[in-house]
Amino acid sequence: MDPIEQRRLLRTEIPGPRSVALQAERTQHLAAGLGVTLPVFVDRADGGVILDVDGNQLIDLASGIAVTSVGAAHPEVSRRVAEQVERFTHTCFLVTEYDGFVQVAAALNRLTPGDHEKRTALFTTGAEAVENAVKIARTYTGRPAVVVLGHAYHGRTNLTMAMTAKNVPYKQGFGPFAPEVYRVPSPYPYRWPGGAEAAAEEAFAQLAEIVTTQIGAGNVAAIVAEPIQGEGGFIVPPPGYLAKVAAFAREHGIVFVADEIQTGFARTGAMFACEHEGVVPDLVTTAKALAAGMPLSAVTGRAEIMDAVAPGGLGGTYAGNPVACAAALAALEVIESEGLVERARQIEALARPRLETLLGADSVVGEVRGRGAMLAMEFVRPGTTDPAPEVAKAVAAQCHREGVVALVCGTFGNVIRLLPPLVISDELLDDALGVIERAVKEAS
Ligand code: PLZ
Repeated sequence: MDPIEQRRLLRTEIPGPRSVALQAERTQHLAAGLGVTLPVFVDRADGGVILDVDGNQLIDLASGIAVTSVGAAHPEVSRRVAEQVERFTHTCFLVTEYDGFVQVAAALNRLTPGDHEKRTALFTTGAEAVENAVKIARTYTGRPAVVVLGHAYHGRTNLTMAMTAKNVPYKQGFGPFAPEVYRVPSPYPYRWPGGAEAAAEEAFAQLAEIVTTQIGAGNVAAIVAEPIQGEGGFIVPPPGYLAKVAAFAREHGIVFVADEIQTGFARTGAMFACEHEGVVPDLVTTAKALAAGMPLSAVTGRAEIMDAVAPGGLGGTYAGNPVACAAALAALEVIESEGLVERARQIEALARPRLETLLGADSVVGEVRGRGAMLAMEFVRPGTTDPAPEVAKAVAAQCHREGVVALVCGTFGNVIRLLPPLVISDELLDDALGVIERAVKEAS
């Protein structure tokens, strides 16, 4: 197949007539609970472009929510997936083994932070990885409680819903939730009552107090945190916070779990976001960009913790599917050989200054934040920090009409996030940023 030309091209309104027709069919057949950001049906996708069924070429600033970092059809990934599909699609690793699973585990043991002895278990979805990290931490410590942060997102299964902070749409009506999940404040610098400078220390003090006085440190199996909070609003913790939490966990025999499902694999300008602060978690959960779109997730961590669960305690029919493992081995090679960690930093260097020109005392842009190719703008009523979700919605809608796939996030729905494939060209990124700039000015 010819590569898709890497430029934005609008042939019809967005969504076009074919997408509209398919959308009508979708509405007839699909459960209403499945949402959609942009009701456009895709024909092909690669690099920084999504080609829709009406022939429009959209700029991808979503990467399928931080998944297709190497592009949605990287030739090396496609080749290795096709090769694996011809050999076999499935055996169930719990029944008979295959080497791809072992090689992915070895790669994760090598790439994740810290040079201690590690082990990995593969699963299928991000939520499943988080659930298994908790299972492992509970077995290792013999303790029940799990501590999570405000604004956290960890998934949609029963335990991970309990761990996720935001009610609508993730939790409303779905309870009762799993017990023994406790929430401490997120050190959200932009919104910290005592100011950004005080956030690390004060938020940590609150965590320590809640753990020691309300839960009892001896009852806590794990503290689970995203090193940059994703769905919650691309919240970068203030410097020092994660290190303090990791040290506190160590001191109290608590397993510190970094949920790197959204931040992992070069996205933030480091292989893992924990590296920006020199933090070495006990366990790391990964998924998304790991296998370039094939469903694969992992828990990687200290050998003594990972090995606490007896044989048979971990698994799943599809866990570490061989096709997904082949994709992961290719994607990890591409991330390293194409220098995508460095590329994420270049994307930040191109995009951040452009977004920052939109800041100002009477601007709707309250803050520009993030790291690498995980950047966001938080919208507020000018002159205040009151969330302005209607502005984020209007900016996203305008971007969509102009052929740029932009995503909204944040507890208050007032954040526009940029998650381009790391292989996006400078020209495409530049074009997309121009669209965003005009959309923000119009929405102001
Ligand atoms: N942990 C940090 O970002 C998934 C959710 C999309 P799954 N984020 C995208 C949606 O609305 O369902 C995510 C994450 C972090 C865990 C998960 C869960 O990963 O693969 O979606 O289960």
